[in-house]
Amino acid sequence: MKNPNAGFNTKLIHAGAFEDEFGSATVPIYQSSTFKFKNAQHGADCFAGKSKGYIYTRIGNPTIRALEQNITSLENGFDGIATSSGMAAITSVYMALLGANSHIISTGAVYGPARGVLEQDFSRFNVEASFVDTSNTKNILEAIRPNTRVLYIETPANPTMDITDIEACAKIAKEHGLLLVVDNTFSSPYLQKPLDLGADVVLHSVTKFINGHADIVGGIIVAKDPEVYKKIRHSMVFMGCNMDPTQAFMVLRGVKTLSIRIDRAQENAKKVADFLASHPKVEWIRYPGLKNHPQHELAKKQMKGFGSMMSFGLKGGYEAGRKLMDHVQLALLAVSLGGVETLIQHPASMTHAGVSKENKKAAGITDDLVRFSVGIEDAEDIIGDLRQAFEHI
Ligand code: LCS
Repeated sequence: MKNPNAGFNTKLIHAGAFEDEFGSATVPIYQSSTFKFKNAQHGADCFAGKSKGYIYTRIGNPTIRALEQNITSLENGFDGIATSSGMAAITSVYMALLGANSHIISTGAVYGPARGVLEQDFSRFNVEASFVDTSNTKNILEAIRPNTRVLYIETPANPTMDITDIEACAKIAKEHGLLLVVDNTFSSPYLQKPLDLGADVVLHSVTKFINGHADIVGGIIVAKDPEVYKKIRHSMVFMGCNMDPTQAFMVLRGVKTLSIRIDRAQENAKKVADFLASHPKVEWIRYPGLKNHPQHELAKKQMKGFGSMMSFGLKGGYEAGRKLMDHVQLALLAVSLGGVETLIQHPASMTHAGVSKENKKAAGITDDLVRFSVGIEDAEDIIGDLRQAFEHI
């Protein structure tokens, strides 16, 4: 893209795209595991980093590169690294930025496996992890140890919808020599730009909003600093967490409509949240766009919109929630989120089933919590579906 000052929507469509000899309108799928060198010297120069050229798809590939450059431009970073899944992005970042005997502070309600891999796997290398309610920055300050290296936040958090102040965290990270990593999956760069707010690294499960069509799994990392970028790139390549070219093509197609999908989904979400907030069978609802959300003002400040994710509990607790999930007809009873279709799921027994009962309780993931990802169908149909399901409770 020639204009470096192009707007966000223009970048969605054009950033990272390159011209090929046929004038292809889309970035082609370079479904090749390896790339021919011009001669022996060129091969040696590519490996030595003296010559440009693709070598092997685990290390780099034109289709994947286009996606990395596209998302980097959306996040205003230095460079990006696409990965096979969101978890591959998370583990590549952990591997690159944590060392033996180091310590990480993370959001208590972080996506279950992002916690589990620290507790069950990285702990074997004496990596310590503290999970705290990062929406109160006092908890972060209290958790800092001499060996703390990384402050990792997920905001809004999955599934509690707690919001953490990115700018305040960046200030703490700077003062204490930590790297601030933000999982931006729930917002996407359309609604929130962590690097602009002072974060060092931003990552996504592109499975969700960025791809948006529930047809691939993938991840991406964008770093602000070249040295941090190099470290993470190294970990990704050496652990073999790369994305596949076809996956990258799908994401490049999906991301083009990111802003119009999110505009529509969050317009629907506001209507759904208002419906749930006034429904007599609903005990509580957490949606950043509602004034009763504890960090509504912070959400207004650091996000461009409130998104389309929400959680709620019913008066009859888990049993009532289960009946609701068993009777919806339009919403899919399925994990994942951020797609064009409306999804409903129960984190305590599904996405966060691997988190212990005490840790779930401490993180605010109660048994009655039902998570709702609002899609881009007609709002009246989504609400109508909930209304008929409520009649079974
Ligand atoms: N970060 C967040 C905030 C997530 O919600 C997920 C997946 C991941 C990272 C991991 O990404 P993946 O490897 O799945 O691409 N969250 C899921 C969820 O809430 N339901 O199913 C998956």
